[in-house]
Amino acid sequence: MIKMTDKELHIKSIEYRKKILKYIVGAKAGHTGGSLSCIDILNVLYNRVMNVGPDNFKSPDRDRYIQSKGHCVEALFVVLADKGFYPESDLETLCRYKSHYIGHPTKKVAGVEQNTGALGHGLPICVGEAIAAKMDDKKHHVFTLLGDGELPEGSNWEAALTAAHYNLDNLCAIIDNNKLQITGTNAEVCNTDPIDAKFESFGWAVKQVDGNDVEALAKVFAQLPFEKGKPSLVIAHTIKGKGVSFMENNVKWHHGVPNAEQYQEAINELDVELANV
Ligand SMILES: Cc1ncc(C[n+]2csc(CCOP(=O)(O)OP(=O)(O)O)c2C)c(N)n1
Repeated sequence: MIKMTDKELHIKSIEYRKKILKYIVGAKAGHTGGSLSCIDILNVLYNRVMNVGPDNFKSPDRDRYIQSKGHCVEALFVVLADKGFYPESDLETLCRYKSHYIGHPTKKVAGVEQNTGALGHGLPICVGEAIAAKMDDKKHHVFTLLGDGELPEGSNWEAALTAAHYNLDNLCAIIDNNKLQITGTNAEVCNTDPIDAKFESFGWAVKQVDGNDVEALAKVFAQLPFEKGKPSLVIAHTIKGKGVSFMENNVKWHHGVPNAEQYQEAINELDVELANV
């Protein structure tokens, strides 16, 4: 796998943001804010950290990524297209009748490991994947991305307990900690803080990072596993709607679709950022 430099990663994140917006506008639907918040994490995983691509996707030795916050499928789909799993033009069918590119990940799309979207499933599935890897004496890593608003699902805590019990240091969970969910802040809807202390008490090794900083993310992932014999948790502090000023930290953009004027404004902002990399 070719590993991108920090500068290449930075440019890629901005390009991915532009594509996320383009295909959400085309589909007239999508989870805009949460896709923009997590895209740097996917970027670093797929372009720096993980050993997975179209050439080895059938290999049992590939790294696994399961996106538990499946509603932010637009982030995943633009990255998989960029990795060559399918032509990017496929995304012009996003959310259209008979398209496999629907509003949540499905295994009918090349490169998708698991169907997700009903929250609370990614971590339990990854625990199974990580146990299987240990039993087969495999060296690959298993990654899952959760939303912070997903944590109230009880299945996550059964999985967290089990992962520590089986010493799954080949498992890394990342929390996209953008502090918002659909209707408000996590603190208002269902407070899960302090996330670090909760996972540590379950037997995980935890690190915190700026989840919109590709260099910082790459440095954190380079330290995996954080502690031998323990599953690793990355609490990625992110901004919902990151990169588009009027979407940032605004719950309205959880699944808001920009109109033509807003879309152009967003693209202009991202182009300015691109010119300044
Ligand atoms: C089991 C289940 N319950 C409810 C939902 C509806 N739902 C979709 S997104 C969402 C909020 C998730 O918040 P978070 O994980 O923080 O997402 P982000 O802010 O990162 O987009 C909810 C409750 C769902 N998809 N699955």
